[in-house]
Amino acid sequence: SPDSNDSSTPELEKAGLLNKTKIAEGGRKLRKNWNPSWVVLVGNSLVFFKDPKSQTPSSWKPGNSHPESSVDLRGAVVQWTNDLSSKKNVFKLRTVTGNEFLLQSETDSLIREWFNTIHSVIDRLDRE
Ligand code: I3S
Repeated sequence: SPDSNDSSTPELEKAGLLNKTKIAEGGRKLRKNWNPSWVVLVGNSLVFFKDPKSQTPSSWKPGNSHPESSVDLRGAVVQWTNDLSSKKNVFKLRTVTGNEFLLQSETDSLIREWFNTIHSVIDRLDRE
């Protein structure tokens, strides 16, 4: 359709299930609470939804599922970390507002793809 690449309807770049915990809010450290999260990268934002597997089939419809939270990637930083968790395959995402998240997957290739994709979005925004 003519509108499919309209700049007002950003393309969905990636979606999938990752383990997530928020570790800081506005620079203030938070108690870790790991949970599976359905993560969607769309435009300049990373959007977090509840794990669709923990929902009833009827409650998992893109139209009626509201995000738990979303992160503006402009000015954000991603960094692999071995120090902030005993889990493997963990990277930290820090936003300009001082919110910090850890994202993790048991699958090496999957978490690497997420890191690389988010990193390239951040780089693209840095160059704008
Ligand atoms: O950095 P921490 O305190 O070792 O993180 C662990 C805690 O969040 C723990 O919860 P409790 O404080 O309720 O026990 C979690 O169960 C662990 O998963 C956290 O450590 P890892 O290494 O998994 O990020």
